[in-house]
Amino acid sequence: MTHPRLSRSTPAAPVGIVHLGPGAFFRAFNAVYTADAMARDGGDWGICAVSLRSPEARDQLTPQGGAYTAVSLGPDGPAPRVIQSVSEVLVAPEDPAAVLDRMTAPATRVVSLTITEKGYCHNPATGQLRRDHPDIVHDLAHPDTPRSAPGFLVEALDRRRHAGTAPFTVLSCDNLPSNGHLARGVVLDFAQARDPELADWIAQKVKFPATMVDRITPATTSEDIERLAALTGYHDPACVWHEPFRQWVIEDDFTDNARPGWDAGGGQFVRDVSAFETMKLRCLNGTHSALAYLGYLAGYQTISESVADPAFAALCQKLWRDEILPTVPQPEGEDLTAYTGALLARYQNPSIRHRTWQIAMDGSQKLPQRILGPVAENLASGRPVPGLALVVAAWMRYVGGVDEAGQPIDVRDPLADHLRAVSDEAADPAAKVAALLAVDQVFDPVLAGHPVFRETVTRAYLGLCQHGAAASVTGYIA
Ligand code: CS2
Repeated sequence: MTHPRLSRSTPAAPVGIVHLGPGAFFRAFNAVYTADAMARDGGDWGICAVSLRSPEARDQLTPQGGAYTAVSLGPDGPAPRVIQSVSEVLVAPEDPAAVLDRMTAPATRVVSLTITEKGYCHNPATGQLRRDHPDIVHDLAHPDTPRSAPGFLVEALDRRRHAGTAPFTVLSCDNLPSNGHLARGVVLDFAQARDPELADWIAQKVKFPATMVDRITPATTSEDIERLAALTGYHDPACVWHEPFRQWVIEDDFTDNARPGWDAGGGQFVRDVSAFETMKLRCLNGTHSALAYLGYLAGYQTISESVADPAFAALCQKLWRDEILPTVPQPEGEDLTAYTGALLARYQNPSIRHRTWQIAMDGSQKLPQRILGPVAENLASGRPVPGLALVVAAWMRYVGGVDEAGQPIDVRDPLADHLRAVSDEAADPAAKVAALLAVDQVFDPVLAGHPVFRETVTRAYLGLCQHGAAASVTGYIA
């Protein structure tokens, strides 16, 4: 049976936000909060969603006038809601000039980002812009036709500076610690390489508030699209399926205070986001990565399948108690024990099919803030790190590219080829660990040289090779 295509039912709001990265997370999160804000306050906060890579989002959204369905998967079954805050979708590689025009328009007051960790073109271990990154090299040579987020931001800011237009606020919404500071750092470094005066102007004028974002949103599958058609009677390839929970904590520091009332949807505007960020990155994303690598190796397809195994649920609880919470400050208004308890319940939601393989992607970009930060702090305080070291070892097994049954793993990571080669060239398991620890885009050399860390990771890696992930998890929780 064919279903009619979903279409917009209200006029598109004038654009006030350019958003880079129009994927599932943006549609389940930023665009929903903005729809809530405009429903309460009105306002010209329509979103121009920009893909820096593929035309997929445009091909899905534009025939629907930017409207799409966000389906919340709660205990009472799926609750679909049509979201209409996206006014326009652009594909940067097809027309970079149109993107720059939108970013330069005075009506654009916020440029927000969900470009994933690798979109910042930084060295994950140090947070510095990689000037040797191919997109950065390109964008420094061709400022008018950028490819990278830093390239677009700096060119658009430069045009605004020359036109005498106030700068937009740059709002990073990626899972990185101090994401505002990190975004500012790569933008300033890029601007410095172009023109020190421009860098000074940005340093003085442009705001980069930090945010903590949270809503579990798996990639949409073709089954999701069919299920939605059966549920609502229309075809919507742009739909997203997400958990009911959402939390957005935003540093309240915007140019001219120009921002939507995201508090309408429960967003929290605060003075300092850092404790919330650390809590979420380490408690949620840290155990997500633990479940992704160990769960994948143990044969679990999804997060809910893995935590249905009591040993994997206990793995999360022990990691939180012994190795993660001791490194997490108390954010105002949060009860950390309740927070981790609620996390486990969120992971157990059987309606959310969040693949371990999806979360395992881009581990080289994720490990430093999720796992290695807490490792370093524990070691500095003399606390052992057997669980976090097991996660690092599982990541090493995973990027080796062969699973426990001898089958290939489809490793997706900007460093995948390099990591695979490093692992393959080493003669034996201990040598593989040593060689991977020497990859300085992932491991800070001081941490990589720490004898307790080296020893614990090596032991965990040997255990994984000999006994497998399931037995290693059982051994850890015993
Ligand atoms: C996940 C996150 O894919 C991943 O790495 O850990 O996308 C996670 O689902 C979100 O941060 C939840 O807010």
